[in-house]
Amino acid sequence: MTSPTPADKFTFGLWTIGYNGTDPFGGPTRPPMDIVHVVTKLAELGAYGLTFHDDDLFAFGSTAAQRQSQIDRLKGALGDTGLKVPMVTTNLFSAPVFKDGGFTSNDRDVRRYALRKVLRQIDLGAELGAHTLVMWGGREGAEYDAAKDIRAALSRYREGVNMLSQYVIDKGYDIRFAIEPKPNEPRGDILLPTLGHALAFIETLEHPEMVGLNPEVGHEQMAGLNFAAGIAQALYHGKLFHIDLNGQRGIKYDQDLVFGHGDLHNAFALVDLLENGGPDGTPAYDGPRHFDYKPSRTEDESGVWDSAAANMRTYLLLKERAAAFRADPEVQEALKNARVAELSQPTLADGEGYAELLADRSAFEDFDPEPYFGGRGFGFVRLQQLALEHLLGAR
Ligand SMILES: [Mn+2]
Repeated sequence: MTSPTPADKFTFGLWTIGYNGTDPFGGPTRPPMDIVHVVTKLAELGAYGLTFHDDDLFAFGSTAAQRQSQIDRLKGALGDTGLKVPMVTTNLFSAPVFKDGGFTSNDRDVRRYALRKVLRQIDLGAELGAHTLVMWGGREGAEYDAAKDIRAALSRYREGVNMLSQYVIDKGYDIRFAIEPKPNEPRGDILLPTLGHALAFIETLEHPEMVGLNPEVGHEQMAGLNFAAGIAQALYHGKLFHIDLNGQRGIKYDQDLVFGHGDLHNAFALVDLLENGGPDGTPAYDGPRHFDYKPSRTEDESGVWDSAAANMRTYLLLKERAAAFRADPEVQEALKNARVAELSQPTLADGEGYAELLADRSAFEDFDPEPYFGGRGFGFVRLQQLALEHLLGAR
């Protein structure tokens, strides 16, 4: 059960295993990896698919011939291995031209260039069968308050997404957009910093139904937020279009560790939600389980593949532990005692409104809050300890 197969829908960004170890303090520690080699290795490891930014596959500034040659080599490798490309994304952050952003650069010529770059990547995504275009606007932001008119920037963001949506509709592509929030890094403050900000923004669009979220574990945790709780809200809004799994240890720089190598308890809660949080304990999400991590710069190539395998194995181990947690009669009893299911019962009875509630003496006049002091507790701590024991394999 802990050996991945394509049915598990594990996908990796080309930029993840392809990360050469560069950080702000040092250059690369690994040589570049060839696309055919990457696809072959991922297929061997049991992955379902590969995702990429345009510039991951063909360097920024490539000629049309160089670009086509890389696309053809990718297509050949996909054909040989059966690996899929369910998502693509556009790099609007690495090239110096995007130093003040793409969709929201103060420079209008840069904004027009950025939109053209995304249109080209949408065409390529459609050609490869991708159904999601992720938008991570890492450079869409600012360091200095007077330097960026945030309301104008959001208007330009909206203008860009509206135009891209219209393009997808007119072309008849089966593609949806997924916004990836992040609070900061590389910009001091990034627009749409959390999934809540992004959800509110989506509702201002011309085609909100075409736009959802691609939340990343580490990005929400960099803001001190509970990722599993955020995913639950994204599901509540029907906006979990894609997901980026990785690990992060607290509020600091974006670590992009292996999934589970950060907040393991929250990773357990997340997998439990994704796999068992749907109706009658079915999965709550059926899209790709996408890893957006970075193999540490201390690793050689074998460390890269070990870490890729570790992401998938950790996910499957957590899935196994979450299933055991749900099946445990003691857990079921603790859930009952905690009255978790009671929250699904509407607060008002069928047809009841404020008048009926006001007329119900048992709700207020005759309700006795006294026994709640020192009386029956909810037993949430016991429930959490049972989760921890399943997580540790102690039950
Ligand atoms: Mn990250």
